Amino acid sequence: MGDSLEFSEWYSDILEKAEIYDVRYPIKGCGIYLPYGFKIRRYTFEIIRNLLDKSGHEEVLFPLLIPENLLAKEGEHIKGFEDEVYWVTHGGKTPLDVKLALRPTSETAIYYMMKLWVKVHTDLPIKIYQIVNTFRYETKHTRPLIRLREIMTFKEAHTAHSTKEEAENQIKEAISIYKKFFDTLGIPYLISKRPEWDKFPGAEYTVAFDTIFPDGRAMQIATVHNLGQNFSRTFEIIFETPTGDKDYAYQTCYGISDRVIASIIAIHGDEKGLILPPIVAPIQIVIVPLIFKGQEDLVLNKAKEIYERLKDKYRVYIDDRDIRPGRKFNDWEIKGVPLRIEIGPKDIENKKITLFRRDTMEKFQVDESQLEDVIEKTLNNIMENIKNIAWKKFEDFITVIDNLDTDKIKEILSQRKGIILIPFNEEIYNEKLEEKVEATILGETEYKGNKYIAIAKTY
Ligand code: PR8
Repeated sequence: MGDSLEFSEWYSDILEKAEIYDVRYPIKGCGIYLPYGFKIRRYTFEIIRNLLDKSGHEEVLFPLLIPENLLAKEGEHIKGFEDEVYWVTHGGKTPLDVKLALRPTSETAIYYMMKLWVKVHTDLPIKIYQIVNTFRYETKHTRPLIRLREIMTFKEAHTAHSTKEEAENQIKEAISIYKKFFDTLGIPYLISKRPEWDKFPGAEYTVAFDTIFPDGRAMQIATVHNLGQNFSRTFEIIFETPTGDKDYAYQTCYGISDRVIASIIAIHGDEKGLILPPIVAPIQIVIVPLIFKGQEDLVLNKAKEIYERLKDKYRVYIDDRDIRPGRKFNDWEIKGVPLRIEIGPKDIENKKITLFRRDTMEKFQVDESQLEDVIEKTLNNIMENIKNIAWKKFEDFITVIDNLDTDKIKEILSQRKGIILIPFNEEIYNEKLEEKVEATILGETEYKGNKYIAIAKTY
C-alpha cells in the first residue's frame, strides 16, 4: 500500500468489499453508508459523544439552512467559504427573497442564536455540539469519506466564555478530548498550530491533528479553533460582567468528520482487508460452526451455547450460512472482525475452543471454561497491538532534519513522504516556504521536547 495509486486502489476496494460505503451515487463527493459502515460510524461517534457529554457539553440540533445575510456577516469567515457554498435560491418556482446556504459549518447559525441566549456572565459558559451533515463545494479531487461535498458526519462543538483565559482552557480541554478519542481508536497524530495563512476563516488561531496515511501523505483529522471575540463582536454576543461592565463573549469551536472513519480503515487495515478496533467493530466476535455431515446439531447447539454466554457483553454473530468455512473466514477477515471462534466436533469432545485473532492472524486453543477470561484479555491485547503498530508506522514516517535543506526535503517528500520536521525559525516561517519545498506547511509543533516546523504532502 506504499504508493498513492496502490493505496487508492486498496482503499476503494476495501470500501466496496467490506460493504462500508457505496460511491456510485450520481453526485460527485456524495456517497452512501451501507449498514456495516453505518455501524462503524455509529460506534465511533458514540465515543466522541460520551467524551463530550462527560465534559459538560450538551448536544443540540440547528437548521441546515442559513440565510445569506447571516452567513456573510463575518467578513473573514465568508471570504474563506464563499467559493464552497451551495445555495438554495428557489422555493418551488418562486425565487426566494433571501438566498439560503446549505451550511458549510454552523458558526453563523449558532452565534446568531447565542446572542439571544447570553445576557449576563452567569449565562456562560455555553458548551454545545451537534453531529450533522454539512456541505462544501470542494474543488480539489473528492475522495470517499476523505474529501466530501456532503460531509455526512460533521461533529462540531461551539463554546462561549466570559474570559479569555477560560476560552484558552477550553482549547486545552478540546485538545485533550480529541487526544483521548484518537487514542481510543489507536489513530496516531501530530498536533500543530497552523500557520497564519492556513487558519480557520475568522479564527485567531487554529490547532490541528494530522495523521499519516499508508501512502505517506498527511491527513488533517481534527481542528480546534480559538475564535477570540471576532464572531461575538460581529454577532453582538454581549454579556454583563460581575462588575456591571459589558464585554463580548470569548469563543472556541472544534470539529471532526467522516475522515475519522477513513482513518480507522486506512491506518489499521492490511492487504487482507480491515482490522477494526474492537470498540467500533459492528461484530466483535464471529462464531463459525464447522459443520460435518451427521454432526450438524452438535456443532450448532454448541455455537448457540457459546453465543448465549457472550452476547450480553459483546457484539457476537453466528455465521451459519451454508457455504464452505474457508469462504466465511475470508469474508470476516475482509470485514476486520477482531476475533473468530471456530467450533468443530473434535474441539467439543476435548472441551476446547479455537480462537483466531484478525490482527496477527494467529489461531490458538483455550479450555472452554476459560473462554470469557481469554476473550477479554485478547480483545484488549488486539487494541494495544494495533495501536502500537500504528504509532510505530507513524514514527517511521517522521523525519527530523537539522536545517532547511530544500533538496533533501523535496527528495524525501517525493519518495517515502511522511512528515518532515525542521527546527523552528521565525525568519523562514512564511508562505514562501511552501513554494520552496513544494509541499504544505502543517505548522509549528513540539516533538520530543523541541519546537519544529512540520512539512508534508497532504490530502
Ligand atoms: C470547522 N467549525 O469547520 P474545519 N470532507 C470531509 N471532512 C472534512 C472536509 C471535507 N470536505 N472538510 C473538512 N473536513 C470549525 C470547527 C465547526 C467545527 C474535516 O473546522 O473547517 C477536517 O478533518 O477545520 C477538519 O479538520 C474538520 O472537518 C473540521 O473542519
